[in-house]
Amino acid sequence: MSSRSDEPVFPRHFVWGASTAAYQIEGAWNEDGKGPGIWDTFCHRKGRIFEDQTGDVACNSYHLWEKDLKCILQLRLTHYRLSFSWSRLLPNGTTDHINEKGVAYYNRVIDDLLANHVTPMITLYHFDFPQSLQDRGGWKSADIADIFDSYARFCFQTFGDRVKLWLTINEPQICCTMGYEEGIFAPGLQELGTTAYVVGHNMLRAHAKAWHSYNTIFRKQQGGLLSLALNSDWAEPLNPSNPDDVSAAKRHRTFELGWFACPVFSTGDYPVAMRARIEEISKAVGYDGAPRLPRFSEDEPPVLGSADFFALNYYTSRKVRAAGTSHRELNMKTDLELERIIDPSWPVCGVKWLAVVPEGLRKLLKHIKVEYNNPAIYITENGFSQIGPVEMEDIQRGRFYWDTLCQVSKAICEDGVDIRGYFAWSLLDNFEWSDGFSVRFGLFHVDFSNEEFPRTMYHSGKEYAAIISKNCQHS
Ligand code: PNW
Repeated sequence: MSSRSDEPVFPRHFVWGASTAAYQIEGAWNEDGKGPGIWDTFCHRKGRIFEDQTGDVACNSYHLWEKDLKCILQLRLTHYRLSFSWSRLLPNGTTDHINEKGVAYYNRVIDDLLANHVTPMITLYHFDFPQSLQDRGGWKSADIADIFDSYARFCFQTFGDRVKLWLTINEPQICCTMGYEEGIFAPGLQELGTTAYVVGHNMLRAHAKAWHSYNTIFRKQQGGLLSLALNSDWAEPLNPSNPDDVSAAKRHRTFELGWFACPVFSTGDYPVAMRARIEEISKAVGYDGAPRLPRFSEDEPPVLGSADFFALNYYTSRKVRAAGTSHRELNMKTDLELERIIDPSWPVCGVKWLAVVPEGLRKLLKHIKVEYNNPAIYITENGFSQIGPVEMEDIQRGRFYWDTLCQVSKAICEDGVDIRGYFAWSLLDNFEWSDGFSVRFGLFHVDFSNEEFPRTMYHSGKEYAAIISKNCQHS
């Protein structure tokens, strides 16, 4: 395979997808036996979300699945990534009680996709944790790993005859930091210094247990693949000739991607530099409690090797500068001691954290190839938002998909990265967490003011469809 000039080229079986998540699109938050989740609770409290909006109805996809399917077919996607609402399937979070209507809904979605030659990729947990488990300590409590494992087994057992691509947990790094340290995401906790590491640890234990269950009980018969979706920005030093900036950028990579990727794909433990750094800062602050970064037990299924591919969510890049703190507080910011800067040459459009840097994706992909032993990679999320008045002719977002996919193609053809597929975030405009409906990531516009919730393809959706039709070689 060779690339001619600037034309992107993709391998024959390259996967073309789009992604969504249950809480962001389904609505029907308390219908047909669904149990409450932490995002229901969080959004129902005042002052948490843009204009106190909620995902109670969202895109109403629970009732309007046919409309979503039409969008998927219009784009000619080969794959669709969606998540299960854990508490729609298991209202209390445990397999003691199964909600058959929830099972029926996802069966229908999966069957309709397959009938239309679209392959589903399922995320078991995308931020919407069952409230009744949260009330018992949630991810902070060690026994959550077994509870998650039984939920996962239930899903493999129920849907695994048809679902061959699984993701256990979406973006553990975002969950831990935004949900437990910064409190911007549900459950909205601000427990500084240790909780995020404990939560991340239990997520890794839960993931590894589920992978081993799949591997020993289901793989032979079902033949699917399983991983977890890791988010990472691309980080480089602000001043590459300043060694402090160089190590700050390394630290950023270690704490964001390395935190979860190193145990699973590299050593079976957290990065050495992460452990050392946390110990150093703990000492400097005068902390003498239990180690803040937990240790993996030899009596549990190993995390090393507990993934069949590398699932990457990429949105943006940062320049990183070393920034000293006074070492008085015990929190992740102190552990990191850095400042994240958006290069003035990078366009920032839509949501304010998202600087558009397609070449950062190529660099990150190459980094993953080198650092994590050349894994097969699926880009499970990537996208670009709009805010303010709706722009159906979103030329800039259309160009974004071309630019990004050119970088992906170069990563494949020139850097030899083993990239198997690309999923745009998102199929539809949807409930963008703390930003509510003010931030739109869809390839399709959704008119939330019309009770039919009509979906209309943006110009960017047409551009993505054009890239797919030009490059997709599936029969
Ligand atoms: C991801 N940040 O989350 C999620 O997987 C999606 O559900 C979400 O809609 C998408 O990215 C777009 O935001 C993120 O603040 C949420 O840096 C926040 C951030 C990054 C990713």
